[in-house]
Amino acid sequence: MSRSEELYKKAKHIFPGGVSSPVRAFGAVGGTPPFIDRGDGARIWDVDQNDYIDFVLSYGPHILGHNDPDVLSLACDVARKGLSFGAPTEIELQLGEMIVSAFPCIERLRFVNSGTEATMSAIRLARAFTGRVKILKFEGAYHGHADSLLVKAGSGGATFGVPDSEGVPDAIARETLTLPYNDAQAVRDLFDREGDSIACAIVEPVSGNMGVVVSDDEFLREVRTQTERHGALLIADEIMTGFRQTYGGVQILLGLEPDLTTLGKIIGGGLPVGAYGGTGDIMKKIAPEGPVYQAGTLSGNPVAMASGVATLRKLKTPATYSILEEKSRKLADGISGAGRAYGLPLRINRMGSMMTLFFSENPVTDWSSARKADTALFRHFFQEALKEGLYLPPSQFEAFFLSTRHDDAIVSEATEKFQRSLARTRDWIDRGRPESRP
Ligand code: KE4
Repeated sequence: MSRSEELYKKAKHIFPGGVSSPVRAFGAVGGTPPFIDRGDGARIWDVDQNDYIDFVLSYGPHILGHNDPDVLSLACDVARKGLSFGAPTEIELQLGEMIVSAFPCIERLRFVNSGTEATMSAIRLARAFTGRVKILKFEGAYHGHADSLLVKAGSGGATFGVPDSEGVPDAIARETLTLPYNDAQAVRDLFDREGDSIACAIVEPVSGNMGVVVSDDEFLREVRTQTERHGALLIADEIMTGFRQTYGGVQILLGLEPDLTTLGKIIGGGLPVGAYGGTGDIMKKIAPEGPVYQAGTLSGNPVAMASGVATLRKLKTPATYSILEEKSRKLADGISGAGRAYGLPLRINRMGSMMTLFFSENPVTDWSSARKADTALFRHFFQEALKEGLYLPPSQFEAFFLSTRHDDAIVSEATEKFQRSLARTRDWIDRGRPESRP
């Protein structure tokens, strides 16, 4: 029995699924999740000292790779002065100022401890600012696990939501409307019908949580136009895309001007941080200035702020994003070439250094097309890739990421590993897709 298997056996006694977040349990791909011992640059090692090229990067934060010396150095310097005070600190102000200067649509912001807290707070703020209750989200998007957001579309033509998790009251779910992503006409129709009762629309400008699905221009423009026309706020959830594609939000590349933006992941450089921010007139509603309460013991804690400051400082280095783009394109091209060579139904959706390999005959442009992907084929491929030493997110419906430490040598090595994994996946298909044991 490997050390990971030993540890997982114990972990399942005390943690549901043996994990601290469901996707980590490898439920969609089978097998024992490796327990990770350490990371360095683009690689991680598990407790059995197997090494992997890491494309999960903690689900996005590690755009500089693991163990970045500058991030570690500043975080340790600040930690030595005290881990947390429950009081304002200069480093917190520094990170706040860096974010404000990177986002034209963020005049003021509030730090929290996770993306979930950021979106939950932004929705409460939008409801208070507009005096309305209903919110709009899009199928396949994930904005964290606040009750209002664990909601799926009601059946038939019903526009009200139904819970997407036990424990979410119907009364809360029915206030969440859900539409297909990338469907501009559906947005127009909904706002024509009930736009004046909608407090906000929350959208991932580039979706990463049904796998990567890039929004189309008309859709994003329509969400902005309709929210503006009907007095609803637009919340851009950039928890995954913030500082991923550019120094700031992907909203800048897409020409989107939201009222509120939520952030997380990269702005904490791997430590727990979230943030929500927007125009001054909206943010002044937040306590203690205004009547919208939101608080947090460890919000703005100095060590996480330091990790964020050091990360953003480094991301400002010129050419960072063009190098990330070039490496990501090179890897995507190598993988696509192998997919074609082996006659696999493989499509890559990519935005900068975040991408998803969909095993799908058809283009993936929304949740209904994403869910048609061959998840059994992904499952087998995932296990082949893991054996090759590629650490990918264990779900067809997740994004994977590159870091600035995924240099030419790593990309070449990874390309060969992807090619061998795809070749063995093709062989598995040719053998009649026998039951594969991870
Ligand atoms: P957290 O509460 O996990 O910090 O953030 C929630 C969240 C909000 N918005 C977007 C666009 C997100 O991608 C996330 C979190 N993403 C998932 C990965 N799909 C985190 C991984 C996990 O849940 O373990």
